[in-house]
Amino acid sequence: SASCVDGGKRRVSYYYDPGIANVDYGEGHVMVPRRVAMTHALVSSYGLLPDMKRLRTRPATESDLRAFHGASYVELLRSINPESYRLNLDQAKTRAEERGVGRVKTKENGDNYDNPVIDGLWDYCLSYAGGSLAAARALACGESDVAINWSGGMHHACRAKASGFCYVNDIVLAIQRLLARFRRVLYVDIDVHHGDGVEHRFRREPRVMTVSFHRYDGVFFPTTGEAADVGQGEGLYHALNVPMKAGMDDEGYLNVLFRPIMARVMEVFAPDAVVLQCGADSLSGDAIGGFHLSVKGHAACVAFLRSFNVPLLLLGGGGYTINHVASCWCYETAVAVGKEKEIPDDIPYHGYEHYYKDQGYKLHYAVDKKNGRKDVSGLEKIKQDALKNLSMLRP
Ligand code: ZLV
Ligand code: CA
Ligand code: ZN
Repeated sequence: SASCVDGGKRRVSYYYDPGIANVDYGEGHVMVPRRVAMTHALVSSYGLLPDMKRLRTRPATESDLRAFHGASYVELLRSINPESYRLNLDQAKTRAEERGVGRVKTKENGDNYDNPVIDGLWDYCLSYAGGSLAAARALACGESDVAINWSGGMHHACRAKASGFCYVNDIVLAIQRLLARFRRVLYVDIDVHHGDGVEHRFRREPRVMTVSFHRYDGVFFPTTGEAADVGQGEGLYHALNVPMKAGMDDEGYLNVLFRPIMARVMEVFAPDAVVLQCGADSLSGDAIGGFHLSVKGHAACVAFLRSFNVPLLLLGGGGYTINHVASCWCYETAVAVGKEKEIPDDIPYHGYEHYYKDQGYKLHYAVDKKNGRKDVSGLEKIKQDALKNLSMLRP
């Protein structure tokens, strides 16, 4: 069975652009790209870099982005900066806000600063998109079994609109690249939010199956992703959604839902490549998520999909308690190279160690057990809904 082939080594590629340390969404914004620099510093000081091939790659190009994004949206991202936006040069304000960039007024919530006009926006987009494209190429050419880009995973961006802290959808670009080489691509999304942008792009595409596990209660962003949302036309039943209430813990998430559902997905869809968005906002103690996964629980999703020995692309995503995020993605890097049992729990000195005081300088921080899952009975129903949708996949 799948888990028998686990233990083995994999050829792993890894993308990291140090420029990410200087990307700033603004004071008070929950998205802190420096968490990727923290992850890298941890990965490096745990001695994991020699086990991977570093992807030294050019940034994406304007034409790379055009493979998914609209021309005038790409032009907007390329030309806008805080100064032109503030001075409203060339109607910069209106053009941006119509496309979700900058300060956007919404009916329900007043002003929305989710996707601010930031310094270095264009370079940031080209960097993280370039990383995911390079990672996809490493898998497509057969050079790697696993490829990692923790700065990617921006699953909400649309063809011509920014959404949920995401400007460019590197996941869509990477999957499109994988489709040139692989017949069927599976997308799995364990970010606490619904992977709406990726699902929407491929909703009619039978060669792509999208599966998102997320918090769903009618108000939690982006409010889509109910179980009845199953794809359209040729892609009917190639979208699968697993909506959950707040409070999910390892036991319910992994044993009741993730492993049984993903085992069936691997069986019926039989993908030739897997893309896993590893949003770390589903971890316990996240500033906005509301789930209660431990680092080991989150990483068990990575280990489970890795065990099928299908080319695997690992991407980042959300994650708003940045010490937890870095702990998680560092540990998942260790899982990718097969060294998770070898790295000590004590956080090594690496320049960011002071961020880990609240977790006692341990990689595996303590999860608050008593705030765990409340709706035990609801989970069986969620699983049955998912398995029923999956049973429709091959009539
Ligand atoms: O983790 O926001 O709820 C991948 C990802 O999935 C909203 N945004 C928007 C839509 C209208 N509302 C309210 C506007 C709020 C603007 C400021 C925050 C500020 C401080 C702390 C938290 C938030 C916030 N914003 C929390 N949730 C939101 C969501 C967007 C969530 C994106 C998740 C992205 C990277
Ligand atoms: Ca998700
Ligand atoms: Zn998220």
